[in-house]
Amino acid sequence: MMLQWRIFHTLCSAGREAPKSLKAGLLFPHVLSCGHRFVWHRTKTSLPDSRERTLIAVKPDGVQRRLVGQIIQRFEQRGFRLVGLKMLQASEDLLSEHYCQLRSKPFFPILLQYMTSGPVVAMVWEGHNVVKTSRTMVGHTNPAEAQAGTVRGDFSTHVSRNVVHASDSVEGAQREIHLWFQAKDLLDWDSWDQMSTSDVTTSSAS
Ligand code: IDP
Ligand code: MG
Repeated sequence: MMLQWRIFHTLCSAGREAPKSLKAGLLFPHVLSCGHRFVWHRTKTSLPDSRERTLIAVKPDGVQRRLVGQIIQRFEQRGFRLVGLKMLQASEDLLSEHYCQLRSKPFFPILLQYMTSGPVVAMVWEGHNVVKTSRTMVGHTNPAEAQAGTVRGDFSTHVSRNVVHASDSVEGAQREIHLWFQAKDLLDWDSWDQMSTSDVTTSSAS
């Protein structure tokens, strides 16, 4: 590791651009190939639910009010990974399935009307405890009861226009993700800040 650092330092002080692989290896030692003489051993234990996923959807009022960017920013900033995203005009059939537990509610027809009134931005977010944490971030169903600082608490006033959807359980999230996305449209990827946000990592050099 010391040798890599010296080479990097020498190249930089000579005004030369260090090879990308060396830079990457210094910043992210685990990316160095195993054939390299200096291998950074990393024992990583991801928290069991660090791959938990949830469905978040910006509802038609959120899209119309151009809140998509701010909502995405909150989830990125919190440390979650975006693994799927699409904008669509949701059909009544999809929404009827999505909200199947609410079919008997008196507000069901106006809910369908609201949710089909314009495009929706559907997203899948991943990370440690994402289902529970995102429900907290989104806030109470009724914006009048939602805490300031939550999406609904900051951007809405009435239950019939509450800007965003978030799955309410891990099982519910799996069902909803399957409804809104095909498996091929979801990406498995590792974010570079993962070890600072959700992985339990111990490292040693040899
Ligand atoms: P949630 O979105 O917080 O999970 P749910 O009870 O699952 O809340 O209700 C789904 C959606 O149905 C709410 O987000 C809201 O848009 C709508 N909704 C719930 N209750 C009412 C109501 O009393 N009047 C009109 N719409 C409602
Ligand atoms: Mg719900």
